[in-house]
Amino acid sequence: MSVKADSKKEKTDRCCDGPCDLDVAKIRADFPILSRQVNGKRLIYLDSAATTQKPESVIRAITEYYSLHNANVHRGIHTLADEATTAYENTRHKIAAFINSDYEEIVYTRNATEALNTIAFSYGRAHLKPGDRIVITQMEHHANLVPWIMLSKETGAELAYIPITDDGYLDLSHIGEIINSKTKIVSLTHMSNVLGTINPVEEIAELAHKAGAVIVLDAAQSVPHLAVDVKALNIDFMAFSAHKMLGPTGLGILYGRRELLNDLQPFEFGGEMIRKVTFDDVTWNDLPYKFEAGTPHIAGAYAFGPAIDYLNELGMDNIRAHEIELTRYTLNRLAELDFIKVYGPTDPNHRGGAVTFNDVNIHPHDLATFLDTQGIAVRAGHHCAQPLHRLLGTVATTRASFYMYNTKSEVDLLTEALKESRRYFGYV
Ligand code: C6P
Repeated sequence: MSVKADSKKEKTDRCCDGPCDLDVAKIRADFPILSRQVNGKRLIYLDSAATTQKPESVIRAITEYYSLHNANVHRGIHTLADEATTAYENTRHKIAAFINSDYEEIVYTRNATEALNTIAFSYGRAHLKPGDRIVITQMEHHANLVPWIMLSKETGAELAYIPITDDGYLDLSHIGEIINSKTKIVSLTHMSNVLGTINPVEEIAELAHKAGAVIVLDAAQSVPHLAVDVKALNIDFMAFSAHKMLGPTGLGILYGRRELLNDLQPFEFGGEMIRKVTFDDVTWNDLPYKFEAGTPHIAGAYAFGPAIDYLNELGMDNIRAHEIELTRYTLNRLAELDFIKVYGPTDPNHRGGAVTFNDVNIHPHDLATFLDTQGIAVRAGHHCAQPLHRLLGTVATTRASFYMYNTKSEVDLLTEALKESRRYFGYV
């Protein structure tokens, strides 16, 4: 596989005119689903923030695992068990290198949601008391909101919010009062799945640490789209999902600083996470296994390896450059449509490729249904961020979200379809 652009090739082979170094036509050929028809039209997949499509190498790996290596991990003595265990752990090494962490700091979970719940109910439950404070932001996905609401009710710790500005950034004007000496946990999204905003994590991590708090990063939308280095960001915990970065569903990652994970009680109990069990007591296994109770998603980890290889081959900086260019183009095209209101920052350098908008007349569900008839897959609804939508003054929005396989011509088709929807619903 070679998916980087050939520098000698015509620029027209590429999707963007920016500094992007990807051969998008070649990339698209690696994703079988992108050549299928939907409702008689070529599929235009603009829902990668919900889940990304999978390249051939990942799809092949799933079959390969079950055809050749299927066995349980860390339990068997036989060859298949050894092969499955080696592959499962190799992927863990790849994940660790991908985010610049140590191998023991990578815990497999079911998804980002489970990783965030584990942090809340392992770390949070053990460290919070009445009067303490948890700080989150007003732009959180429910996965980084509901666990903290529940934990705050359970422990008596108060929940405080970093507000957002009208243009979709975090409002840091009172941050010194919000992250105060009572604060024990600060948890925020790196990239909003609704506004696209990329938040200033290093700055907030510094404030959190000064206050004596730990910082948790919901990186479900950032790790797939830009280079994330946990040491450079100086964060304590992080959560993300394999399915949003070319990998299979059912596999998530919890990153935690080794000292913190060592200190933590597991959240789930059962096989594999123990060292010794008597009829009366138990001691925990080493990191990271003490957090991995029961048989894990072995096929998922097996196939996540090629997904990471694919991202590394492209280069995260190239992916980011491509998405900045595509987002810039989309914002410009949507700005031509006076019936479309776009939410979130207008500077593509400060946001990711999830572009959320509303038609002033057409309900997002009707709009998404119409777009589907044109073969265009977008998401409509509250995107698991109801409080944020209430702040935006709407119950639902439409969202187009991109990945390395999307092109400007797809954005053009979206723009034309939005115009067509006005005719279809009788507004012109
Ligand atoms: N957002 C979206 O369409 P899971 O479902 O556990 O893999 O990821 C949860 C999650 C956590 N944080 C953020 C910022 C997210 O965007 C998501 C998932 C999808 O926006 C599905 S709701």
